[in-house]
Order: sequence, then C-alpha cells, then structure tokens
Amino acid sequence: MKLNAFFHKDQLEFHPKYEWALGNRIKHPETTKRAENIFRSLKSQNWINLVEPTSIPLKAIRDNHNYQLVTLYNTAMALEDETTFYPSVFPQRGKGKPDPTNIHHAGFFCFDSGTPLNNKTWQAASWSAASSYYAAKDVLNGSKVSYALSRPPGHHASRDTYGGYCYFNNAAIAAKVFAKKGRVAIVDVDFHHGNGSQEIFYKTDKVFVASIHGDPREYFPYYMGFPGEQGTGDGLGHNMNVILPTGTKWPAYKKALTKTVLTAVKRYEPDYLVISAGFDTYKHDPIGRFQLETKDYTLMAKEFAKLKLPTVICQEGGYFTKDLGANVIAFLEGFRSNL
Ligand code: Q9C
Ligand code: ZN
Repeated sequence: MKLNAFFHKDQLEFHPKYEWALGNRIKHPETTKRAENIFRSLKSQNWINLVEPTSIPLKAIRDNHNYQLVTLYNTAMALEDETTFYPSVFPQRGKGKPDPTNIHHAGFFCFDSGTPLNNKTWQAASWSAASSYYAAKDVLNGSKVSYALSRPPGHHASRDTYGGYCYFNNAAIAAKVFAKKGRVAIVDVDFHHGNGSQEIFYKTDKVFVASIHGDPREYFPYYMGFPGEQGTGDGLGHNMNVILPTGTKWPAYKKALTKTVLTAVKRYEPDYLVISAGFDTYKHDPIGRFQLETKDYTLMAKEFAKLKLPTVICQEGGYFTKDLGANVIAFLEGFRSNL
C-alpha cells in the first residue's frame, strides 16, 4: 500500500529571518531546510507517493479563520521584497479598532514576536493549508492514512490570531473536512501545547482535542495548555491537556499517550483522527526539552495505528533539521506497518 504525502514547492518561498530569544536575535528555527529535509526523505521511500495539492478553496480557510486574519496576510503581500514585518505594537483585547489593511495593525492579530509577515507568507501558508486539506480529502476518498508536509506549521494559530511560527491551523482545516462526515479526534504530540487547535474547537463536541506537551509555565505558549482547560458549553469534557516534565523519555511518554490520551480518544469513539505531528520532542531538538529518539517515533505511530481510524498526519514543529526527515519516516513507517 502506498502512502500519499502532500507538499507544494511554493511552501518553500517563505523565509522567516530571525526571532528574539531572551534578548538575543537568533536565526529563525522554522527554516525551509526543515521541509527540504523531510521532502528528500519522503522521496527516498518507494512506498511513499508525493502529491502536489491544487489550491485550497478559500472557504476551507474561512471555516477556521476569520476574514480579518486572511485580510492581514493579503495586506502583507504588498510589502517590498526583503521587507519583513515584526509587530512592535500589541494592542490589548478590546482596545482600539483593528484595521487588517494596515500592516502596522498586525499586532492586533499576533500573540508573539517570533512569527514574521512578508510578501510570501500568504503563499506559503495557504499552500501548507492546501497540503493538509487535500490529505484529508484523500482519506475521505479511501486512503487509510495520508501525510501533510504542512510547513509553515499550524497548531498555534487560532481563528483570529497567528503566532508560534503558525499562520493557518492546518490540523484544524483537516479536522473540519472530516467533521462534515463524522466525529473527529485531534491528538497533538508536538512539544508545545496546540493552543490554536484547542481554541478553535473549545466549544464543540464534534471534535475532541488532546495535547501532550512541556509545562506551559516554562515553555511556549505559556498562557494555555493547563489540565483544567477541558472545554466549555457543548465542548466541556472534549479538550484534554497533559503536561510532562522536562527530559521525558519514551516509557513515560508512552504511558501518558496510551493510558491517558488514547484511552480518552477511544471513549470519545471518533470516526476520524488528525495527528498534529511535531518532532520537537526529539532528544536533539534546540527548542523542545523531551528526550525521544528516532525509533520511539515508530513505536508512537504504532499506538496511533492501533486505533484503526482513517487518519491525517499533519506536520507541526521539529527543529533539529538534520534528523527531521528520518524522524518523519520512522513515524510513517510505524503507522503503515501496523495498519
Ligand atoms: N528561541 C512550533 O513548534 N518560540 N512552534 C520559542 C525559542 C516559540 C514553536 C523561542 C516556539 C514556537 C510549531
Ligand atoms: Zn512545537
């Protein structure tokens, strides 16, 4: 059985330059090298079929994001080449009137200082969204599992905000495709809490969202991802956050994944699964602080495959570029060989 992997070359057109880390200007970790490394690894496997998506219907983006966020990225398309916009003013909620046609208002829609806009952001982010949208369509068309090489990543983006290197919530876009046909679970194994995915589905029982991550008191996004956040209204009981300590290795990770998260997923009885697959849980990752190894991703994927659900695997973080492709292949191989 071939596994379809979705990726569009224009996802490589966007080059974030730098971000601030405790007062130091550092090279931006979310580089095109990440996607290139994964792409090369995918290409080297004869059981993987690379597919270029066609463009995503605007409606599929708008199902998850408001008009103003979309407008802001279009405003950024008018920036000069080589001009990157980092907001310097972050109006607080309820203060002033946001105008997304004015790039200086980007801070209304942005929640961190490491997620730049330039004239290629829209292009890369919408092709990234297209990759996950068509991966979900592919699963509806009968594939048991599809992979979206969604770069830039998505799980930090909410309906009306961007941040954490994320512009459109690719996993939410796949989940919304599935939600038209049945119940959906999103499981987020990126090192960071998937605050955007949590927010988008917080009030609904149509999508169950679970995330395993480093302690938000210490790690990005800092303000969300606590176990007490369990959903609201119809969504109450349909959101789960699991915090693991710095330095967590596979045995403890596996326990949290299987005993806590996947047990809850099974209880929810979903028809479809979206995995927010971040590899910044890797032992050499420069940003994440868990200690997973390449072979652990095969074991992790095997646990997901046991659910026997039609699945989209959506790329999120992972910043140790050299081993990123190998980690993705380890995961996909683990999933495929346990179908
Ligand atoms: N110098 C994802 O993994 N800043 N986003 C960290 C480290 C934000 C990570 C600062 C990290 C966001 C998709
Ligand atoms: Zn992350």
